[in-house]
Amino acid sequence: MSEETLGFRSLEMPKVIALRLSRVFVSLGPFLAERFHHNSFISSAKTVAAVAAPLKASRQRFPGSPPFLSQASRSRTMTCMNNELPMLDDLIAVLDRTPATLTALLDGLPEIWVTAREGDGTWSPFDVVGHLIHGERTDWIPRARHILDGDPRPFEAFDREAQFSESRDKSIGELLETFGVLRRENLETIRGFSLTSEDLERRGLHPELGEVTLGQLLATWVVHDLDHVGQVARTMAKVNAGTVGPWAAYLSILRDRQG
Ligand code: NI
Repeated sequence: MSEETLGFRSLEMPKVIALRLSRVFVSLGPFLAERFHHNSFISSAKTVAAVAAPLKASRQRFPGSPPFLSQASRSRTMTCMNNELPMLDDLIAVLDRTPATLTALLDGLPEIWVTAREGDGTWSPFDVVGHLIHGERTDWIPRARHILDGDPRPFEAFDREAQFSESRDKSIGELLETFGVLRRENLETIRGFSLTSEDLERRGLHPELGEVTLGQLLATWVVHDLDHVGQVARTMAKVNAGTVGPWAAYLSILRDRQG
């Protein structure tokens, strides 16, 4: 990955912060529409694009920096913490521990927690782990390869309900183990790509969202993990929604994302 990436260091702080924020939103913009699939909520990709457009314009005023920096580049930014950019190693650090996080949270728990749902049409923690497994098999790495191959065709559509058949007759322990194995293999694959900053700017065609970059795909992989970890915690919290009495007023997790 190129180290000739730190031209933004000379910018004064407010611009750097604005640039950093704009990158985060631009990176995530095309995928924000997709996040709502967890709750059977159909969002408008157009709305997301409208929000992202001015941010993208702001980014274009400061060209020259890729969305990710190498470890070596990062060490040169440490004197000014606020202008650090997300980098591949940072993303992998989160992706690497998601299986262990979910295993610690779910493995061996009584059924009531594992099969709980927030409401009709929402997913239990068991469903979520099955969905993450399907993503490891059919989404992140196949789409990364698709982009790196320069394939102009749209990505194959992601099946958002595959887990309902694929997880049938399996235990949560089996699913967590499978997720851990697949994630480890996929991170080895990503490391094996030896991605450059130019690679991260390469584009593919999402079947619903249109043009996206490899960097956006990888950033989305991380946010998608965290989104579902949050969903699992929220769903478990709601098992006790009716039993906390007046403390419900202090527990915002019980009001978030009604199912
Ligand atoms: Ni999802």
